[in-house]
Amino acid sequence: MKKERLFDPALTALTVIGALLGVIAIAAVIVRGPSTEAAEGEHAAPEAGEAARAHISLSEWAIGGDLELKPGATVFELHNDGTVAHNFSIVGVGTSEDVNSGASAEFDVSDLRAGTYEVVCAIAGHKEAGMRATLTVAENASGPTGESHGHGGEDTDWAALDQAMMDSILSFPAATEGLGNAVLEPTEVLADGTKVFDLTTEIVEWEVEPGRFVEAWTYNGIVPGPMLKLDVGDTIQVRVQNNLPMGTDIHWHGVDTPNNMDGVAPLTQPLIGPGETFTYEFTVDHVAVGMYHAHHHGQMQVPNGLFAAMLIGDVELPTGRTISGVTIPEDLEIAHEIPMVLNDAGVIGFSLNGKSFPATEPYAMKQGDWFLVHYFNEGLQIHPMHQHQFNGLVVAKDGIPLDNPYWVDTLNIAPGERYTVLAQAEDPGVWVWHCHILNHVEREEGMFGMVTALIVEEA
Ligand SMILES: [Cu+2]
Repeated sequence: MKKERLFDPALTALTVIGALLGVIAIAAVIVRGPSTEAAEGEHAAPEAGEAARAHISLSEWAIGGDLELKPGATVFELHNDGTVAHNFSIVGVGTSEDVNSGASAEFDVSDLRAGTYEVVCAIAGHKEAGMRATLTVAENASGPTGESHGHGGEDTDWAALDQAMMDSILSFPAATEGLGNAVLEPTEVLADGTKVFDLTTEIVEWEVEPGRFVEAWTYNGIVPGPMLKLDVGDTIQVRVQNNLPMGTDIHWHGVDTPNNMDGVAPLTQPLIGPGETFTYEFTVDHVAVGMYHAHHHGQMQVPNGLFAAMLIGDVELPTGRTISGVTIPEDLEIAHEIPMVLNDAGVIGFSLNGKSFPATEPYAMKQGDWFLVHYFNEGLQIHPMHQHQFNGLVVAKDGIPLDNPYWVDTLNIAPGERYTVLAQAEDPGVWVWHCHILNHVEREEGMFGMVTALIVEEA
């Protein structure tokens, strides 16, 4: 079996892609019809004794809407624009019922007093993921804006929504500073062959999408962190310098290690405090499609950027086999090996390899190229990843080769899971590739988040 696995620097040839995009019209690939949601009621200033009505939008992971209100009786009209249940809690005042995805609910506060309140989603982990905001209640506040959520009202500017979507799609691919997944080279190789790697944890400015910089928590300043590519049998030392404002540790997810290298402070090691160092050392004795990430306060540190891919050896591919009528060539050559790390929370938010569309990396290929994708879900939610046109053969789950590989066009990937998928770019064109939870890829301002494209050049 002849296999060549390369991370192709040509993938970043943005000029070529830009030229291609100029001649290939991109269809508006995901078209949402008008919402069936009814128009909301009127929002005239409340009469004396009548409760004010404020609109609040809940989603992953944000609380938006009317957050500057006047004191007095207030009915919060909650709408869940997200994909999982959320609630609305005014700290020190009360918490609404849980609101399911797509549903609405009312939360009545009979006496909202002047002051500044923290508002959060009280479902475990959701506040830490970003669902926190400030509610200001003051006599001179603007009060409810009267803007309801959802579309269908008389005032909806449909043409503007059309234009926003067209503009956002045509701005792909957009250049941003910083690129994750760079292969980490050993700092030194010891006399006994041990490969020594250095990782520094630090908070850096990271451009998630054009012009939007966030305070990312990183390994060596990039998101995802540098990729560890190892051979089976390698002994490694990873020296960690912690420059974060809090403690951390590293768990080697999907990789066998001695217990004291598992990275779970304080059970298997001391917490690596700010300014401190810790050295991990172990031998990798099996093929793995793994990832490394913080374990300590993982709900915050991981979505904020402390995650990276880790590939050990090569997953066995079903060359020469016929699966559902399709034969995989004996002499299969992998032209592109693509790590795709999914995230949906923290400061990074909905992203592929630390970037949100249109800053996601396009994949330039020649018609007929085979490509191998490793999906890694480092987020807090599931993501059904859908590749237009080209079916993919799922060849490994969590790095374990499947006895019975299977073809898919959509593959659901849960937090912590890794899937390895083999596919062939059989047809020329621009073929989008995205999460199929539609609000992970589109918003009123247009396309964003977990979308990229294959750009296949005619052979
Ligand atoms: Cu998704």
